[in-house]
Amino acid sequence: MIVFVTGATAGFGAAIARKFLQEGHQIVGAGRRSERLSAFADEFGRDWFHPVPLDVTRNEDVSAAVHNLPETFRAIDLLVNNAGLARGLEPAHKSQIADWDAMIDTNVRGLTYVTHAVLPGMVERNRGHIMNMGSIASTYPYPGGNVYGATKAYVRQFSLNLRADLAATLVRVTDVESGLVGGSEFSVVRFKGDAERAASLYEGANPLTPEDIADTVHWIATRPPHVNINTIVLMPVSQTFGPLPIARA
Ligand code: NDP
Ligand code: 8X3
Repeated sequence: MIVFVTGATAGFGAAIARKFLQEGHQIVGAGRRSERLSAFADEFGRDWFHPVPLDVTRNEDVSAAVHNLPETFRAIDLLVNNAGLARGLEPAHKSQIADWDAMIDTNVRGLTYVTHAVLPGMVERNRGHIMNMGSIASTYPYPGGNVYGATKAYVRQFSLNLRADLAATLVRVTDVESGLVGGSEFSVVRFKGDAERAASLYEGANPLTPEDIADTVHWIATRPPHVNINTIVLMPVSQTFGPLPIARA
């Protein structure tokens, strides 16, 4: 398989790239931190890992990156639209517009641009799978989740709508929605570099790991070709549901 992973420089994306490489697949790894991509290429060899330094929010760059792939990496079998971020956990009325822009630009526009560039080739080959990194935040609102959760709701509906458009093809689409996952840079990015605050979120919680996500992505991708997992939701056992809060006078 040729697997295109966005956000391969950290967290889920790096774990997904590693898992598929270990299973004998070729990876196109994208992300902005090119030195981390080069390290992957050095470790696995450039026949197996093709580094694509890329900011997914820049549509022209996305289009050029996909269309200029070397022949041996061009026929993408699996696109993992993983690049994404949360910025801030303030209530909406105290949020910064730049944070909202960053989430919309990356989680919505970036994911859409990469899909738009990759999908026609999959349809032409009548083969392929798009796996989008959604979140439980798309379904379950929480204080401070405002725009982040909304971007992931877009990911869910976009994924389902793609399925509708691809009805006459063998191209598959899955929305992967996970809950609390430790061991990535997600919370450090959300809390703008405050590593202590980020670490406290996972303390004693036994969260999911990026490797759990990589296993799940691999499992979904290796179902028989007639099986489409539309949506998958996974949480650590420690994370469940609570009563809806009521503000009393
Ligand atoms: P990380 O912060 O560890 O990794 C995010 C990745 O996205 C990095 O490789 C980063 O690379 C890349 N990225 C961010 N912005 C851009 C951009 N503009 N262009 C290209 N790449 C970009 O987070 P996670 O691994 O935890 O998160 C991965 C995905 O999973 C995200 O979509 C996130 O919303 C989702 N998710 C995370 C959960 C969690 O609890 N961790 C739970 C549910 C969903 P670089 O900075 O080098 O560009
Ligand atoms: C990340 C999970 O609960 O922090 O998508 O929004 S959560």
